[in-house]
Amino acid sequence: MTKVAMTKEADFDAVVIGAGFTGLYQTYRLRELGYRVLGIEGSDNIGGVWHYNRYPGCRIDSESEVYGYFWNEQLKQEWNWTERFAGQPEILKYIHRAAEIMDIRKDYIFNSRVKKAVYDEESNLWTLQFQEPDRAPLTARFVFSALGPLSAPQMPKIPGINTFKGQSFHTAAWPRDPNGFGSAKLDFANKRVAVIGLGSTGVQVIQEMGKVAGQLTVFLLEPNWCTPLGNGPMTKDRMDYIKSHYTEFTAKCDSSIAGFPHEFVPKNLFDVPKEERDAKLEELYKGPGFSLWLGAYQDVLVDPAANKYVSDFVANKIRERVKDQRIAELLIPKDHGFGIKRVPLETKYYEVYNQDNVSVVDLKSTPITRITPEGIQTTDGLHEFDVIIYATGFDAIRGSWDRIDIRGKGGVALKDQWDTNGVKTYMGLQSPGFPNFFTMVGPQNGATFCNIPRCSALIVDWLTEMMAHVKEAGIQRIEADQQAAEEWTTYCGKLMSKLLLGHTDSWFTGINLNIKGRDKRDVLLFVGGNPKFRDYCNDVQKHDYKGYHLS
Ligand code: NA7
Repeated sequence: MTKVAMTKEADFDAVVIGAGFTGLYQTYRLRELGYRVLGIEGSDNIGGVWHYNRYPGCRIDSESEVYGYFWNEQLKQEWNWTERFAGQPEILKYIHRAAEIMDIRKDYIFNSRVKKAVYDEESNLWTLQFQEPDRAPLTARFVFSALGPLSAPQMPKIPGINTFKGQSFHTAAWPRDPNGFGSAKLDFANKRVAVIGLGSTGVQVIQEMGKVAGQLTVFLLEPNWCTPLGNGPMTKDRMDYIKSHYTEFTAKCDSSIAGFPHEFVPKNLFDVPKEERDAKLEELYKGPGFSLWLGAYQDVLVDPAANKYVSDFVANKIRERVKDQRIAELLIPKDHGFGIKRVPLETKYYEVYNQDNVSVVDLKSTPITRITPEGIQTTDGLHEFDVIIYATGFDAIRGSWDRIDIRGKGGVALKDQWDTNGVKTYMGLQSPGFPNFFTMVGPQNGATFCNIPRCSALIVDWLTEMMAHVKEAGIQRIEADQQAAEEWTTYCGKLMSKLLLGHTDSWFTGINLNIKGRDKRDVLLFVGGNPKFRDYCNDVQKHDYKGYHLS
């Protein structure tokens, strides 16, 4: 191990960018370790996605009790969830309480959006520049970027989008209640409201808008397979039970693929008699959360025939629930099988289409041509609206990093490197050529295709142990090895290709037709599961951080 000479003192030993679940915890752990750490947040407050996504109906698809900071005993014992699947205001409130317990706000600067991060080889320091002209650049030895894989909102590419005279919102930039945790008070009664986008956000917003909008028009492009959420009030008995069984919940999440309390049935679908398998699918469909997606037979996301069987099962549920069979057929996905894209969870979503105040526009037969001052023009004519809601998702997984000009060794831009050679990382934590710059819950990381607060805590804990070693050994530079990154990326690609989702266009595979150049698939996910990623992390640590050059 050769030591890097320190030629210049840094303003901070470490900076953490982002004040979501991951960033707050990482800042806390580094501070507790004795690092001079600064947290940096672009917004005026903490919470990350839960601070921004305040649209009506926003809630988690994870059971409340498995979504949060498992590491904090005080929080686990004092916090009482009110719903089995908590709504956005309650989760944000939880994060605020966690921040209070960690006393973490004092370590953060707010309203400070990093626009550029430049590495200087000679001093081995990163310089961060900000969008705000009055915020002076600062230097740090280590950068922990906890930017969020679903934090770069993406508007659709439609001409005339800025000409609309009514109100329009992207769901991830929803107006806030200035004095509370939820949305601003907006009145949709007697309003003609349009929703574009049918991912998990679109589904949540549609089922709420159906209740309050004067008229709701859903613009249907490719639908997704949705299953019931199974929400309900959290009773005191249930909460008491949870509090006394957190050890078991933790163990269950830690042993499951995606960090949720669901595990695949260790049998192939067609090995089970038809009656038994149909009964199982019924049970899972009625089960909570991701029961059917992550708790069905082990080959459903792998074998096309097993997948088709489950797809047909869910298609029939849609046909049963939607009265107008023309609309039901429009709501049955034709471009992918069940679970191959992110499965939205719903509460009476399909029944919304039975309401008199709800109509649909089929974008496959009548595409949008432009947005006009009055509304949405399709090939079939103009649809006039007072409100347009864009539930069109994110520049997913890598977008938050692409939106910062990150320059590593030799002035190379991370975005250019990823655009030219495809995304390459080691463990999803670093790209070679970008020493001391950690990407957390980004491309190819074990926490990204996972219950994020649960799985990112593992990353934070692991990196913190690495930083303890760094401190003790006087290490100044950590850099991912090129070969190790090539191998990790190949490994991620192989795991992806085993699953049907690796062979389908979606944000899982890096496709976003609203973004130039994002029409080719890339390896953005580690789908090997939480236990495998944890084992890999432990092994790397045991072998002196193999794959990283420490100096
Ligand atoms: P998603 O899952 O990316 O969904 C976005 C939706 O918007 C999806 O249905 C898209 O259709 C649709 N879309 C995007 N562009 C257009 C245009 N131009 N015209 C019509 N429809 C369009 O984002 P979400 O916010 O729902 O969910 C993302 C994650 O955030 C979610 O998994 C949660 O964990 C939180 P497409 O599929 O491209 O055909």
